[in-house]
Amino acid sequence: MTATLITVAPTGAESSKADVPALPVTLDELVATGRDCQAVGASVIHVHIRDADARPSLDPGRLRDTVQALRGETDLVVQLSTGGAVTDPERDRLAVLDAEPDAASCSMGTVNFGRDVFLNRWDFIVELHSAMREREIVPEYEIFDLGQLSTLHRLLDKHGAPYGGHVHVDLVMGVPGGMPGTAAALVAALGLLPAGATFAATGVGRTTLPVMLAALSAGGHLRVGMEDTLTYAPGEPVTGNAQLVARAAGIAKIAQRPPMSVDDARALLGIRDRRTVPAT
Ligand code: KMH
Ligand code: ZN
Repeated sequence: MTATLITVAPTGAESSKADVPALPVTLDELVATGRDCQAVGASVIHVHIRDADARPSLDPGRLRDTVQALRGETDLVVQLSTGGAVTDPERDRLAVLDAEPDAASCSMGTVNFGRDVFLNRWDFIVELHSAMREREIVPEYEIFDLGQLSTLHRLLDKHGAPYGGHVHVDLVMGVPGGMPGTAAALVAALGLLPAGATFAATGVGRTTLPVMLAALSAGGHLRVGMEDTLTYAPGEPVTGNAQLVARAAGIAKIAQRPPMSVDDARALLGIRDRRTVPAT
Protein backbone atom coordinates (compact mmCIF):
# COMPACT_ATOMS: atom_id res chain seq x y z
CA MET A 1 0.00 0.00 0.00
CA THR A 2 1.50 3.31 -1.08
CA ALA A 3 0.57 6.41 0.87
CA THR A 4 -0.58 9.50 -1.01
CA LEU A 5 1.42 12.71 -0.93
CA ILE A 6 -1.09 15.55 -0.86
CA THR A 7 0.03 19.01 -1.94
CA VAL A 8 -2.17 22.00 -1.29
CA ALA A 9 -2.00 24.92 -3.74
CA PRO A 10 -4.04 27.43 -1.75
CA THR A 11 -3.88 30.71 -3.65
CA GLY A 12 -2.47 30.76 -7.20
CA ALA A 13 -2.16 33.95 -9.18
CA GLU A 14 -5.34 33.93 -11.22
CA SER A 15 -8.25 34.56 -8.82
CA SER A 16 -8.99 37.84 -7.10
CA LYS A 17 -9.82 38.21 -3.43
CA ALA A 18 -12.80 40.34 -4.41
CA ASP A 19 -14.26 37.47 -6.44
CA VAL A 20 -13.19 34.72 -4.02
CA PRO A 21 -13.27 35.96 -0.40
CA ALA A 22 -12.09 32.57 0.98
CA LEU A 23 -8.80 32.82 -0.94
CA PRO A 24 -5.83 33.13 1.49
CA VAL A 25 -3.89 36.24 0.47
CA THR A 26 -2.28 37.63 3.64
CA LEU A 27 0.56 35.97 5.48
CA ASP A 28 -1.71 35.22 8.43
CA GLU A 29 -4.34 33.69 6.17
CA LEU A 30 -1.71 31.60 4.41
CA VAL A 31 -0.17 30.30 7.63
CA ALA A 32 -3.61 29.45 9.07
CA THR A 33 -4.45 27.66 5.82
CA GLY A 34 -1.18 25.72 5.99
CA ARG A 35 -1.91 24.60 9.54
CA ASP A 36 -5.49 23.59 8.73
CA CYS A 37 -4.46 21.70 5.61
CA GLN A 38 -1.63 19.88 7.40
CA ALA A 39 -4.12 18.78 10.06
CA VAL A 40 -6.32 17.08 7.45
CA GLY A 41 -3.60 15.42 5.37
CA ALA A 42 -1.45 17.83 3.34
CA SER A 43 2.33 17.43 3.44
CA VAL A 44 3.44 20.02 0.84
CA ILE A 45 2.26 23.60 0.24
CA HIS A 46 2.67 25.18 -3.21
CA VAL A 47 2.86 28.90 -2.54
CA HIS A 48 1.96 32.00 -4.54
CA ILE A 49 1.93 35.21 -2.53
CA ARG A 50 0.03 38.47 -2.86
CA ASP A 51 0.94 42.09 -2.10
CA ALA A 52 -0.81 44.42 0.35
CA ASP A 53 -3.56 44.96 -2.23
CA ALA A 54 -3.99 41.17 -2.71
CA ARG A 55 -2.39 41.31 -6.16
CA PRO A 56 0.01 38.52 -7.24
CA SER A 57 3.55 39.37 -6.13
CA LEU A 58 7.10 38.01 -6.25
CA ASP A 59 8.42 40.55 -3.77
CA PRO A 60 11.65 39.07 -2.35
CA GLY A 61 11.07 40.27 1.23
CA ARG A 62 7.53 38.94 1.33
CA LEU A 63 8.69 35.63 -0.12
CA ARG A 64 11.37 35.26 2.57
CA ASP A 65 8.91 36.14 5.34
CA THR A 66 6.43 33.64 3.93
CA VAL A 67 8.95 30.80 3.82
CA GLN A 68 10.07 31.52 7.37
CA ALA A 69 6.54 31.81 8.74
CA LEU A 70 5.35 28.59 7.11
CA ARG A 71 8.49 26.81 8.27
CA GLY A 72 8.03 28.12 11.79
CA GLU A 73 4.31 27.47 12.11
CA THR A 74 3.88 24.23 10.13
CA ASP A 75 5.89 21.14 9.20
CA LEU A 76 4.82 21.32 5.58
CA VAL A 77 7.36 21.16 2.78
CA VAL A 78 7.41 24.74 1.53
CA GLN A 79 7.36 24.81 -2.26
CA LEU A 80 7.45 28.26 -3.85
CA SER A 81 5.99 28.84 -7.29
CA THR A 82 8.54 30.05 -9.82
CA GLY A 83 5.70 30.28 -12.32
CA GLY A 84 4.20 33.30 -10.61
CA ALA A 85 1.66 35.10 -12.77
CA VAL A 86 1.76 35.09 -16.59
CA THR A 87 3.02 38.68 -16.50
CA ASP A 88 6.05 38.03 -14.26
CA PRO A 89 9.47 38.51 -15.88
CA GLU A 90 12.03 35.69 -15.87
CA ARG A 91 14.50 37.50 -13.59
CA ASP A 92 11.87 37.85 -10.84
CA ARG A 93 10.82 34.22 -11.24
CA LEU A 94 14.44 33.10 -10.88
CA ALA A 95 14.95 35.35 -7.84
CA VAL A 96 12.20 33.41 -6.03
CA LEU A 97 14.94 30.91 -5.16
CA ASP A 98 16.68 33.56 -3.01
CA ALA A 99 13.96 32.98 -0.41
CA GLU A 100 15.48 29.52 0.16
CA PRO A 101 12.38 27.36 -0.02
CA ASP A 102 12.56 23.58 0.44
CA ALA A 103 11.23 23.07 -3.05
CA ALA A 104 10.05 25.06 -6.06
CA SER A 105 8.02 24.50 -9.18
CA CYS A 106 9.82 24.31 -12.53
CA SER A 107 7.55 24.40 -15.57
CA MET A 108 8.60 22.37 -18.60
CA GLY A 109 7.32 24.52 -21.41
CA THR A 110 5.20 27.27 -22.83
CA VAL A 111 1.45 26.81 -22.86
CA ASN A 112 -1.60 28.84 -23.81
CA PHE A 113 -3.23 29.73 -20.51
CA GLY A 114 -6.79 30.73 -21.26
CA ARG A 115 -6.38 33.94 -23.26
CA ASP A 116 -2.83 34.41 -21.93
CA VAL A 117 0.46 32.68 -22.59
CA PHE A 118 2.53 31.08 -19.81
CA LEU A 119 6.03 31.48 -21.25
CA ASN A 120 8.82 29.03 -20.39
CA ARG A 121 11.73 29.22 -22.84
CA TRP A 122 14.19 26.31 -22.99
CA ASP A 123 17.13 28.46 -21.81
CA PHE A 124 15.09 29.69 -18.86
CA ILE A 125 14.09 26.14 -17.93
CA VAL A 126 17.77 25.12 -17.93
CA GLU A 127 18.71 28.14 -15.81
CA LEU A 128 16.00 27.40 -13.26
CA HIS A 129 16.80 23.67 -13.07
CA SER A 130 20.53 24.40 -12.65
CA ALA A 131 20.01 27.14 -10.06
CA MET A 132 17.80 24.85 -7.99
CA ARG A 133 20.43 22.13 -7.97
CA GLU A 134 23.16 24.60 -6.91
CA ARG A 135 20.96 25.82 -4.04
CA GLU A 136 19.82 22.36 -2.96
CA ILE A 137 16.18 23.14 -3.70
CA VAL A 138 14.02 20.23 -4.90
CA PRO A 139 12.14 20.92 -8.14
CA GLU A 140 8.63 19.81 -8.91
CA TYR A 141 8.43 19.62 -12.70
CA GLU A 142 5.11 21.13 -13.83
CA ILE A 143 3.69 19.49 -16.94
CA PHE A 144 0.83 21.18 -18.78
CA ASP A 145 0.97 19.15 -21.99
CA LEU A 146 2.43 15.86 -23.18
CA GLY A 147 5.29 17.37 -25.18
CA GLN A 148 6.58 18.91 -21.96
CA LEU A 149 7.49 15.41 -20.79
CA SER A 150 9.82 15.16 -23.79
CA THR A 151 11.35 18.43 -22.64
CA LEU A 152 11.84 16.92 -19.18
CA HIS A 153 13.71 13.94 -20.67
CA ARG A 154 15.88 16.31 -22.70
CA LEU A 155 16.57 18.42 -19.61
CA LEU A 156 17.61 15.46 -17.47
CA ASP A 157 19.70 13.91 -20.28
CA LYS A 158 21.58 17.12 -21.05
CA HIS A 159 21.77 18.75 -17.62
CA GLY A 160 21.58 15.93 -15.09
CA ALA A 161 19.36 14.94 -12.19
CA PRO A 162 17.88 17.49 -9.79
CA TYR A 163 19.09 18.06 -6.24
CA GLY A 164 18.36 14.92 -4.21
CA GLY A 165 18.36 12.76 -7.36
CA HIS A 166 14.65 12.00 -7.35
CA VAL A 167 12.37 13.24 -10.13
CA HIS A 168 8.87 14.32 -9.10
CA VAL A 169 6.38 15.58 -11.64
CA ASP A 170 3.06 17.38 -11.29
CA LEU A 171 0.59 16.92 -14.15
CA VAL A 172 -1.47 20.11 -14.29
CA MET A 173 -4.46 19.02 -16.34
CA GLY A 174 -7.46 20.84 -17.73
CA VAL A 175 -5.84 24.26 -18.25
CA PRO A 176 -7.58 25.82 -21.29
CA GLY A 177 -4.71 25.45 -23.76
CA GLY A 178 -3.06 22.40 -22.16
CA MET A 179 -3.84 18.69 -21.98
CA PRO A 180 -7.38 17.79 -20.96
CA GLY A 181 -8.18 16.58 -17.45
CA THR A 182 -9.17 13.06 -18.43
CA ALA A 183 -8.13 9.55 -17.44
CA ALA A 184 -7.01 8.92 -21.04
CA ALA A 185 -4.66 11.93 -21.01
CA LEU A 186 -3.27 10.91 -17.61
CA VAL A 187 -2.51 7.38 -18.84
CA ALA A 188 -0.85 8.83 -21.95
CA ALA A 189 1.33 11.05 -19.75
CA LEU A 190 2.38 8.15 -17.54
CA GLY A 191 3.83 6.36 -20.55
CA LEU A 192 6.21 9.30 -20.99
CA LEU A 193 7.43 9.68 -17.38
CA PRO A 194 11.18 9.25 -16.79
CA ALA A 195 12.09 5.90 -15.18
CA GLY A 196 11.80 6.05 -11.39
CA ALA A 197 9.85 9.32 -11.35
CA THR A 198 6.87 9.81 -9.07
CA PHE A 199 3.94 11.95 -10.11
CA ALA A 200 1.11 13.99 -8.70
CA ALA A 201 -1.82 15.25 -10.71
CA THR A 202 -4.18 18.15 -10.40
CA GLY A 203 -7.28 18.78 -12.47
CA VAL A 204 -8.35 22.36 -12.94
CA GLY A 205 -11.99 23.28 -12.36
CA ARG A 206 -14.50 20.54 -13.09
CA THR A 207 -11.72 18.09 -13.96
CA THR A 208 -10.64 17.95 -10.30
CA LEU A 209 -12.45 14.73 -9.40
CA PRO A 210 -11.84 12.73 -12.59
CA VAL A 211 -8.12 13.55 -12.39
CA MET A 212 -7.98 12.73 -8.67
CA LEU A 213 -9.62 9.34 -9.17
CA ALA A 214 -7.45 8.50 -12.18
CA ALA A 215 -4.25 9.55 -10.36
CA LEU A 216 -5.07 7.47 -7.29
CA SER A 217 -5.88 4.39 -9.32
CA ALA A 218 -2.63 4.78 -11.26
CA GLY A 219 -0.51 5.01 -8.08
CA GLY A 220 -0.02 8.76 -8.25
CA HIS A 221 -0.10 11.58 -5.73
CA LEU A 222 -2.47 14.55 -5.54
CA ARG A 223 -2.43 18.32 -5.67
CA VAL A 224 -5.60 20.13 -4.69
CA GLY A 225 -6.44 23.67 -3.68
CA MET A 226 -8.05 26.95 -4.59
CA GLU A 227 -5.32 27.73 -7.13
CA ASP A 228 -7.07 25.19 -9.36
CA THR A 229 -10.59 24.61 -7.96
CA LEU A 230 -13.13 27.11 -6.71
CA THR A 231 -16.32 25.05 -6.91
CA TYR A 232 -16.79 22.10 -4.55
CA ALA A 233 -19.91 20.75 -6.25
CA PRO A 234 -22.33 22.29 -8.76
CA GLY A 235 -23.58 25.54 -7.22
CA GLU A 236 -21.39 25.14 -4.11
CA PRO A 237 -18.34 27.41 -3.85
CA VAL A 238 -15.30 26.02 -2.02
CA THR A 239 -15.36 27.26 1.58
CA GLY A 240 -11.60 26.93 2.10
CA ASN A 241 -8.55 24.92 1.12
CA ALA A 242 -8.92 22.49 4.03
CA GLN A 243 -12.26 21.41 2.56
CA LEU A 244 -10.49 20.32 -0.63
CA VAL A 245 -7.61 18.62 1.23
CA ALA A 246 -10.06 16.79 3.51
CA ARG A 247 -12.00 15.53 0.49
CA ALA A 248 -8.78 14.35 -1.20
CA ALA A 249 -7.62 12.65 2.02
CA GLY A 250 -10.98 10.91 2.40
CA ILE A 251 -10.99 9.60 -1.16
CA ALA A 252 -7.33 8.53 -0.79
CA LYS A 253 -8.25 6.56 2.34
CA ILE A 254 -11.14 4.87 0.54
CA ALA A 255 -8.68 3.97 -2.23
CA GLN A 256 -6.42 2.34 0.46
CA ARG A 257 -3.87 5.08 -0.27
CA PRO A 258 -3.98 7.14 2.96
CA PRO A 259 -2.31 10.56 3.22
CA MET A 260 1.46 10.46 3.55
CA SER A 261 3.09 11.88 6.67
CA VAL A 262 5.18 15.01 6.30
CA ASP A 263 8.33 13.07 7.21
CA ASP A 264 7.65 10.45 4.55
CA ALA A 265 6.98 13.19 1.99
CA ARG A 266 10.32 14.83 2.85
CA ALA A 267 12.09 11.49 2.44
CA LEU A 268 10.34 10.69 -0.85
CA LEU A 269 11.19 14.05 -2.41
CA GLY A 270 14.73 14.20 -0.96
CA ILE A 271 14.15 17.49 0.84
CA ARG A 272 17.10 19.02 2.73
CA ASP A 273 15.90 19.76 6.25
CA ARG A 274 16.20 23.51 6.80
CA ARG A 275 14.09 23.54 9.97
CA THR A 276 15.99 24.76 13.00
CA VAL A 277 16.21 22.50 16.02
CA PRO A 278 14.57 24.24 19.01
CA ALA A 279 17.07 25.27 21.73
CA THR A 280 17.08 22.97 24.78
N1 KMH B 1 0.13 30.90 -12.44
C1 KMH B 1 0.54 30.22 -13.62
C2 KMH B 1 0.81 31.19 -14.71
C3 KMH B 1 3.61 27.44 -11.10
O1 KMH B 1 3.15 27.81 -10.04
O2 KMH B 1 4.78 27.10 -11.24
C4 KMH B 1 1.74 29.38 -13.42
C5 KMH B 1 1.69 28.43 -12.31
C6 KMH B 1 2.76 27.40 -12.34
O3 KMH B 1 0.90 28.47 -11.40
ZN1 ZN C 1 1.18 27.59 -9.11
